[in-house]
Amino acid sequence: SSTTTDQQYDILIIGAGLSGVCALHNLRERFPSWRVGVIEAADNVGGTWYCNRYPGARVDSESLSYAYSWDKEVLNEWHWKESFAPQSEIHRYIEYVCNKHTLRKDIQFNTRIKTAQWQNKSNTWLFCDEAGTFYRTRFFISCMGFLSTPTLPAIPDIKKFQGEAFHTSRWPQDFDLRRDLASKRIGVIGTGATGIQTITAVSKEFSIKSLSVFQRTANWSAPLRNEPISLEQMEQHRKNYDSLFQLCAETPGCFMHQADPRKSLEVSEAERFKLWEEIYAKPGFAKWLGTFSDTYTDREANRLYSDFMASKIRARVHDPKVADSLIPKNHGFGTRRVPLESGYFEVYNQPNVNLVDLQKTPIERVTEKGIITSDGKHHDLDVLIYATGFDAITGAFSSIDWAGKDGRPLLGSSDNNEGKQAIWIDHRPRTYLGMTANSMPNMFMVLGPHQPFGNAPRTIEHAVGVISDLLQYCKDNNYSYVEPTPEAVDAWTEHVVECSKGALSNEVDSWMTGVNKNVKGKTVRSVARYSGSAVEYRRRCAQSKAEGWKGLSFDKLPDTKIS
Ligand code: NA7
Repeated sequence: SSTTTDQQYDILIIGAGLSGVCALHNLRERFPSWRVGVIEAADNVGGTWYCNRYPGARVDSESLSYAYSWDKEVLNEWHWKESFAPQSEIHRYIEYVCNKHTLRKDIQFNTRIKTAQWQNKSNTWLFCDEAGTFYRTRFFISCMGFLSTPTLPAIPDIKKFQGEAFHTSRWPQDFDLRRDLASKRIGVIGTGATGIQTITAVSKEFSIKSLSVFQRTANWSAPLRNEPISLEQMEQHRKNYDSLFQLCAETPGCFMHQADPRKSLEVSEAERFKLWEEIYAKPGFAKWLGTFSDTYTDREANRLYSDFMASKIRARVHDPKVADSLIPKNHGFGTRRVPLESGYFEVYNQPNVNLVDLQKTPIERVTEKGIITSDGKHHDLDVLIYATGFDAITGAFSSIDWAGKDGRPLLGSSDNNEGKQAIWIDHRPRTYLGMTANSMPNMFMVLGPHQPFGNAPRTIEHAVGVISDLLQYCKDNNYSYVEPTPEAVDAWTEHVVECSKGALSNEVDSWMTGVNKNVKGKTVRSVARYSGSAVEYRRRCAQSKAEGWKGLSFDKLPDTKIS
């Protein structure tokens, strides 16, 4: 139970990454008489862009599009130095915004929430952190991130390793890359977006002795084409921010790239190659999102484009056997999130780099001094880097013990919890508009399940705007209780599933389809994100609002005024 010393809030935000910072700024401005606060587990702002300090960490969306559009002053002052900013630059940007608006004073750092209980009588949430401090709030907003809970590989004996070992998103603070990687034998497990950036940077920027890459699934990847941005160029770019954000608002994933409306087989082979070569030469996600419109729904179209991409890999890797290992066999180009690279494939031409194809020789176990693969080979290592990804989307929720309405847990299987059925059974989220869930009154999610992820700041700003409007509605009507109706949750969840049909990405295991074999119970694919377009998503949110927040039910307490 709570004590009289509970910290009291009207709105409590959990997480101070791009989402939490955006939410704090918006809600503090809009509801000046409300107590708005943020709880953050780390010791600084930035979330993903603070935690992921591994070498080579960099954004794959254009830096110019990766900022808050509401902060005109900062847009005017900020100079993006590279077209695809490194982690340090994005983190500096977030700090700059926080300092400018004195946001830090409302953020409590080094605090990890462990439990959350819905309090029926008072229509409030009661949170408790690891240290036992309670926080009571009327509304709360999850800004916990969808790729914030790292997972280590489920391989035997990983604790035995005696050298330095860490996950890319838990890079040690005191690790000096030049000093601590010099002359070392490095191992990297994982070849997702993170692995590809880490591997490239480690092998090219530091004087390591050797690098062994442990690849379970080959990943498609294509050139990022990062460029410096000069002062003069930045001045030009500043004049175009409005049209740039407008362009992002019109594309399915809020990126700056739009598919070619033609179908792959509608055009001649020569025309096909012409477009493919053009987009391959362009920066950013152009080669993922700017291709023919049927590439990710039509098997043959996808095969042709994948063949084109495979030829690019072959041309860059000297050893044909290594090239073959690097070309994905079981999923087509773009059916997983495409990592962008800066010289990744050439890494394997270096004499000190060794690709260990785990399809041929799986890892048997970790030893004190390295890794043994099934062919009996011992790979000697001094440093072992886990680029093994995250318990995505639901992971941040799993690390809190929830008691929603009637004490129902948020996550779990259907048959435990003292007869109380979990709200999201078997890691399968059920939401309304990806922002609310039934039996979780007064909870709102930014970048939650069933939202279109895409270009994060763009999606975040929209979600925060919707939640802010909804809170305004509660305030204006003195509602202290809001929950989606079961019908609305059913219909939305069904719509999300419906939208995903026909997408080839749905037939592939990835964090986007809710699969992570390192997490118990995450072995079956689910639809965890909204794959209808962001445009359609925004339309549906606006429609709910226009119809008096259709899909949500509201209530008030007899004696409480919430404004
Ligand atoms: P990802 O994309 O989930 O990649 C994780 C990688 O780690 C992937 O190559 C996995 O292989 C590999 N992995 C995971 N577990 C193991 C084990 N047990 N053995 C060997 N290899 C393993 O995570 P990232 O951090 O790279 O990127 C996440 C997102 O962050 C990215 O999409 C961007 O949006 C930013 P698998 O493919 O599962 O066989």
